[in-house]
Amino acid sequence: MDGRDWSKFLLPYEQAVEELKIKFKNLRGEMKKREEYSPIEFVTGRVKRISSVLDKAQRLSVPMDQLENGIEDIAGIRIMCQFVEDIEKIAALITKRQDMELIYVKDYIANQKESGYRSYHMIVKYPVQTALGQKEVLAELQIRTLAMNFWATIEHSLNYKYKGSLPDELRGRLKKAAEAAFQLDKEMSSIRDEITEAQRLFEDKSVLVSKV
Ligand code: 0O2
Repeated sequence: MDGRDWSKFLLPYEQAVEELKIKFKNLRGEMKKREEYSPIEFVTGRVKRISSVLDKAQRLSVPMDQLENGIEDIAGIRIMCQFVEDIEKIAALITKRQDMELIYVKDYIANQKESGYRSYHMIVKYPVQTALGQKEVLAELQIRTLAMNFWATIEHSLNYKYKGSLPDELRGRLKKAAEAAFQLDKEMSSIRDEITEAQRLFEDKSVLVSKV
């Protein structure tokens, strides 16, 4: 494939990411209005760069004509939430949706990665309507708490800096930080009711002020 074909290859993934971002942001807004609390704090998304797709294909020995099925995270969505309990609520909502089909789950919360990484991944099949007709693409939905996201973002940039070979000392400190993030999630869960009540009061007050 030449350069032009690569950008065409990514088109349905770009469309999927744009659509899924809007859908999950809308879900957040709707739940805030209906229930005064949304398990979704914020949503981001990205399409994997072609160079990363090719690197991953090489690492996993995926043949070039099998990229669409073999690389499951070309389209990636991240859903951040405040509490660990929110993750299962979001997962249940996703499982019930009619506009995407759950293929499988990678639960790195129950099974933390060796690095210390925690997150709940759902691989879904999502149909996009293109100029050439419907095309189903795979997308990876990563659902994580703010603490998990903080840790993963920092570890990801350090890994990038050290090209995947972190010095042992740093690796150890990251593991300790992962444990601290885990404890933070636990602590926040234990005072969850207090926090959500405070946020509700705070938001009600902001609405009153903005109406004056
Ligand atoms: P980017 O920049 O986020 O796109 P593998 O890639 O071999 O670890 P697998 O089975 O291919 O695992 O996919 P998996 O486990 O679903 O992981 C894919 C994505 O999860 C990664 O994408 C990261 O976003 C995230 N992830 C997985 N493990 C770690 C980790 O140890 N640390 C951090 N920070 N993130 C992780 P990419 O392709 O790495 O990069």
